[in-house]
Amino acid sequence: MEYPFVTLDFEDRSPEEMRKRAREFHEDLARRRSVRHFSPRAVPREAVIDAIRTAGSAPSGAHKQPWSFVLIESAEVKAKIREAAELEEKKSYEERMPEEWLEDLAPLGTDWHKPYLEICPYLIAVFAQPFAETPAGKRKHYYVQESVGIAVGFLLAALHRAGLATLTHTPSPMNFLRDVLDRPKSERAYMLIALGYPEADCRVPDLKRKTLEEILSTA
Ligand code: IYR
Repeated sequence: MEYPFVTLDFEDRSPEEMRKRAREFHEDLARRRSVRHFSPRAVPREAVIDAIRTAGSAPSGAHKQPWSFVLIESAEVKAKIREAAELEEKKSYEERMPEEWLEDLAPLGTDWHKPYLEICPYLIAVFAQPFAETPAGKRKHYYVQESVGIAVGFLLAALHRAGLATLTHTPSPMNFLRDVLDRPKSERAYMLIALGYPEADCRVPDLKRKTLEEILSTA
């Protein structure tokens, strides 16, 4: 089975326009910050759905699109997720994380309490599909971590561009998400994303990013 080939939809932009667009995109994305204090204020559902469409447009190994997204809006489900996440996080912070890890997190002021999981208007649970269940049996997917990581990058950028604050949350372990959300056994919880408007007086750590010189070399 082959895909039919069609002409590429590509815009040939002038160097000036290209530089302007690249700079504007950088300036916009560079203003994204991880937010841990959300407002319960409602956000337009369609904007979130479009951001998930964007995530679904990511490239993937052999175009297997090895991801699924669960948009969580029910207060009851959010409460269940908060409860299960805090149970794991409490164990992690108090027993599982080595001293060095806790030291590295201390400047960010995180702890096992995750009230935002209930406060924010939406959570998105992202699942990875290491293989497909087909009538003929299991069919392997490729570069699953990379593919889902790219899709999540698209998702965070799309939500930011729409004007929404986000937080990536990876409670560990997070197998409970599959059970709470009734996903098939073949899926693996990859990440939980909290999103919404930040709380009115939301403060974030004054982080410095590595300079271009620190992250870029040429060859
Ligand atoms: N999952 C925990 C711990 C945590 C780990 C890292 I690495 C972070 O950058 C932030 C938090 C939590 O969500 O608190």
